[in-house]
Amino acid sequence: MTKSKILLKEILDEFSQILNRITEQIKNANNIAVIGHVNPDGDCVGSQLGLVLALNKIGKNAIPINEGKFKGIYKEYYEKHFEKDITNEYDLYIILDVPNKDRAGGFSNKIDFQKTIVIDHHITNDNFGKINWVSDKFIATAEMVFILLISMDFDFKECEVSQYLLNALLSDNGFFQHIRNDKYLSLLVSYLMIENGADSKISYDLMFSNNSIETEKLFALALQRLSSIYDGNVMWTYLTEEDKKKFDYPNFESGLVFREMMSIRGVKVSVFFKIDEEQNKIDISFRSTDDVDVSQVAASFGGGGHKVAAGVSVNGEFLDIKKQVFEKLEKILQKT
Ligand SMILES: [Mn+2]
Repeated sequence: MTKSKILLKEILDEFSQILNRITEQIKNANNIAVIGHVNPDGDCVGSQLGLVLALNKIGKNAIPINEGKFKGIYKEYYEKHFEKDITNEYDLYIILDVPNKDRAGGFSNKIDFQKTIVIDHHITNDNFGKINWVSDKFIATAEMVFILLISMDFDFKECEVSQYLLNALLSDNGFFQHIRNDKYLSLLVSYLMIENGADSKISYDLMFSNNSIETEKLFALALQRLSSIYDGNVMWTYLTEEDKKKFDYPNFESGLVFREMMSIRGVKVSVFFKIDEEQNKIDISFRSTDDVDVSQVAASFGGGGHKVAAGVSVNGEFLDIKKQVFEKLEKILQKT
């Protein structure tokens, strides 16, 4: 047996009980709703569509349901496949990448929770399903969906299932930047997806070769305004609603700007302000290196997120808010 086959067998053995229970439920169901979280990300929508395609291929009537809002490439390429509400009764509800009932969306009261399977890699998951497969061994829910399909002997040939799942996996593992020694399964699973027909170049182009000229112009503007404080430990910049109107691009994504800011030598924290003067509103997003916890800063303004990626929306005057943010950051940096 090759090393990859041995590792795969180890995973299938480790999770055999839960995988059998899930497979049993799928076998006995005909109409299946596949649900994801509100404001879906790449892992969510890719896992949903990958699983739906696979279930359809084995003769089930599976429907992807997500309330939205869809943004960027997911709006462009994925949204059209989704229903936004639960309008039928289903034999089974498979809920992917959703840590608690509320995150499923406004329609969660229409879900029969006696008929639910929750599959998720967030360790904070409430285990709100009838059957719950929750494991933080995985960086993406898509990895778990793929393992489930392998355990069901799904035939990946001549379908887009492994491509959707690879797109999803790479979006959550940040094209391998989040691999850690306790989260190496992502490597194995992506290898297996590619072996089953997925192409990482397609995933890359979907994510990184999809910018419009308006995006690039706004991106350039944000970079031009880049400033550095605290000996280069903190980079920050901003865009206003006016800027977005001028370039006719209301849905500017901050990912591009963060990638550049975090690439600067010595940077520990990046801050991106989106200023809406008319509404007196400022969206603040943070990224940081592993040793700085920016979720604390976001939380102090009532926001939240992860240790290295967090955000908050506040009301107030920009100069005043900026001063408060920088004071909080200075305190956190002094501790590192
Ligand atoms: Mn995820």
